[in-house]
Amino acid sequence: MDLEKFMNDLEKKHPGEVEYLQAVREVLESLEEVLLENPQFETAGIIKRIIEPDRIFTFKVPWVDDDGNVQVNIGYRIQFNNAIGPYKGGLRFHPSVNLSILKFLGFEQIFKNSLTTLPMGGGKGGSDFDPKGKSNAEIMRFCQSFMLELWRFIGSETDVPAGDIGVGGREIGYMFGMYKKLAREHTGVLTGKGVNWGGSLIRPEATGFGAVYFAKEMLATKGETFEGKTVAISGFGNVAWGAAQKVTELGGKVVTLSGPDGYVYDAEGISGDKIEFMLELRASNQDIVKPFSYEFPNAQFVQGKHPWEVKCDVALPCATQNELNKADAENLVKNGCMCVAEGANMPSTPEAVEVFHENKILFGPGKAVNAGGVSTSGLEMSQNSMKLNWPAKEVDERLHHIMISIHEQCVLHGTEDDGYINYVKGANIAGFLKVANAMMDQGVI
Ligand code: NDP
Ligand code: 2IT
Repeated sequence: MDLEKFMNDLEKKHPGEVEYLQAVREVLESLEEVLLENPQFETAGIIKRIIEPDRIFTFKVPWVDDDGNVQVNIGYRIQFNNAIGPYKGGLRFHPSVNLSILKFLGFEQIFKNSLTTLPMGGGKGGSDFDPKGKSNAEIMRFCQSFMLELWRFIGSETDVPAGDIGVGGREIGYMFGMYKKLAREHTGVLTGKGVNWGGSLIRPEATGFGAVYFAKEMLATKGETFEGKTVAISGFGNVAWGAAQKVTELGGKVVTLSGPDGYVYDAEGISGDKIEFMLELRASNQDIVKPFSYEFPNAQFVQGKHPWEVKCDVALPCATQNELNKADAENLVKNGCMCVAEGANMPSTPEAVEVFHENKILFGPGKAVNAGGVSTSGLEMSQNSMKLNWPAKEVDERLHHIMISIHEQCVLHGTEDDGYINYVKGANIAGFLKVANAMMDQGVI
């Protein structure tokens, strides 16, 4: 397959969709050998079929703000691929949301969900709605209006959305309430639900916990552990919060958090009350981390910068896509960072990933590292189907096993001749093979 020609043609079809094209290129680069070894995939048009979503819904979301003004946002749901299970993936509410971003996330989700070992296809959705500064009542009215359209397309055996940036337990609650009213059914149509109404214990912590379980396996390949390690985390949302808890529990010291306004550096370590304070920052809908340094005066706030200039052993980017560039990667390597594990989706630019690979440091891509969130969503679906709730310990153990299994799949498919584990290649190949073989079995549809 001529990758450059393929990408040129794709760009002509989808001009300007930079994030989507970036994600497709990364996967295809990894699949070169697999495609040569498996000519049946070419014959069956697997690549041409897997890179296009099955369907995309876009819809208008009108709502009334607290001042009585009418606001209009755009809503999206992308059903990308359901070869191995119902479409599954989060909803993102952020002003930057557009088709390219949701297509990149939906595409990545296919392979991520395949890696989890659970039967879930890939999907994604969201809106350009900005939760920043909105009241609870406004968020409720927006979520209700969003669901008034979305409910026709989803279902517990069809397409099961969940949270992502800007969508947490509160938003899932408002959307679930509206779905239930419209469909007259109390089913597991969304995950990330409250534990009293069908949610799973550990789902809020799962993405961050899973990321650290995965990074623990990565470190173990070098005979290392989190004990005594200095860890830089970006973001201050759901994923960053869970990761900070688990790093601390495993004996590491988290020294940074970040938001769109800059980052906080706390040499004493961000643990206990400080981690709980992240929940307040998030719930304030203010979009800033600066108040952390008012609450904990020993912490330093650095305006307008990313935390990658800080000396650390492990870096966990947990904010958003393309937040860690080539210069950041060079800084991390120069400062002796041995492991970068992506809690967010595609936070490192392709040039940054190249720097990590050239320097042979441990680098875990989002689709493997942050798969614990959707895995636990899958476990929530299992519990909903059985009408049973597992205790926290059981969910956590299953999550831990899944992360170990994803790591094993990456090692199996990503180990290079010199022993270096290319986790990008490993995750892409392992995730792809399961879906591609399922598509082969099911014919051209
Ligand atoms: P949250 O909304 O809880 O937090 C998102 C964090 O990223 C916030 O700190 C947010 O700040 C920051 N952020 C968002 N957009 C930007 C931007 N353009 N520039 C700088 N900072 C930004 O989301 P999550 O923690 O759930 O998600 C974080 C990442 O993890 C995303 O990449 C998401 O796709 C990924 N992920 C999430 C999973 C989940 O289960 N929640 C599962 C797997 C991956 P602010 O909102 O104030 O801009
Ligand atoms: O990117 C992701 O994997 C998520 N936002 C979680 C998706 C899910 O369905 O739990």
